[in-house]
Amino acid sequence: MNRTVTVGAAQMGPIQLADSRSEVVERLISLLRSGAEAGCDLVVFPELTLTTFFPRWWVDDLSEADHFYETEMPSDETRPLFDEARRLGVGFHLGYAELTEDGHRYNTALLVERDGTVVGQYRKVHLPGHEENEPWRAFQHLERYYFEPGEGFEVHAAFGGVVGMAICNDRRWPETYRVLGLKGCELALIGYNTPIHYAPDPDQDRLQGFHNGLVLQSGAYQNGMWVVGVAKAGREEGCDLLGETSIIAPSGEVRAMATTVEDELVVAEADLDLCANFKETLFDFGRYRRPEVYELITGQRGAQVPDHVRTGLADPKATGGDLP
Ligand code: CDT
Repeated sequence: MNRTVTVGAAQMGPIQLADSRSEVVERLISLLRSGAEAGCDLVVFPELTLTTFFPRWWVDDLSEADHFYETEMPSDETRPLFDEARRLGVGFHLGYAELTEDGHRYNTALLVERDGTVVGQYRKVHLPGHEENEPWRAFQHLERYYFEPGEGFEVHAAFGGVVGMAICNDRRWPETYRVLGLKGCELALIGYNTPIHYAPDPDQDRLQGFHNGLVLQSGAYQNGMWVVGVAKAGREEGCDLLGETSIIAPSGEVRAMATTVEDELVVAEADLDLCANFKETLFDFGRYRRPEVYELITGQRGAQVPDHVRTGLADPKATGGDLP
C-alpha cells in the first residue's frame, strides 16, 4: 500500500487587527485551492490562524477579548473553508482560539479529513510567556493569561497513517515529540507564531530561525516522524514574526521551506513508510530505551541539583577530594 501523503504547509502572512474573519478565511481558501492544484491530501495552517496574535496585548477583563475566540467550529464565518475543503477532497489542520460553552479558553488546533470528518482536536500543552501585565515589554506574550493548558498529546488514524498535533512552544520541548513518538506518531503537525524579539533575553533574537530548525529537525529525527512546522509570519501589528515554515523528513532533513514571510504554500511528498527506517533501527524504542532510568522526567518539573552536588559546590575542599 502506498502511504505517501502530499502535504502542503500553508504559511500565513501577517493578520492585522482590522482584518475580518471573512477576509482571513478567503486567504485560507486561496491557499487550500493552491494545495489542491499541487495534489495535496492535507494542507496545514498555523497556530491562531484566524486572528492577529492577540496575546501581545493586555486587557483588564478577559471578556474584552471574546471576539478573538471561536465558540463553534465551523461557525458561519469559517464554514466556507470546511465546505471548500470537502468539495476539493483536501484535508486540513487549523489553529484557532477556542472558548468553550462553559467558559474555558484554549489555544487549539483541529484536524479535518479529506471527506470533511473532524479527526481530532488538540489543546496546547506548553503555554509560554507570562500571566501578568508587563508594560515594560515592547509587546507582551500573555498566553498564560488568555489560555488554560490542554491535557496531553494524542495521535489519530488519518491520511493513511498515525498523525499527531502540537502547537508552537510545544515544539521546543523534546517531551512533546517523545510522547507522540511513543504513540507511534508518523506525521506531527505544528503551527506557530514566533516573535523574532524575545524580551527576556534579546541576545536570542538572532537565533530564532536556527532554534526553530534545530527543534523541528531533531524532533523528527529522534522519533522517526515527519514534522510539519507552519508559521504565521511577517510584520503583524508592528511585531516581526518568524517565517521558515518547513516540512522535515524522519531523517531530520528539510524537504521544503518557505522563502517569504507572506502567504506561501510549500509542498512535500511525505512517505510515511520512511518512518520505519528510523523507528526500527537507531530509534527502536522497544529495544533501546531505558525508561527505568528516566523517571525524573515525569516525576519532577524544575531542575534540582542533587544535595551531595550542591554541598560539594558550597565547599571547594569537598570538590577536589578523593572519591568516597
Ligand atoms: N506562540 C508561541 O508559543 N510562541 C513562542 C514564543 C516564545 S516567547 C514568549 C514560541 O515558543 O515560539
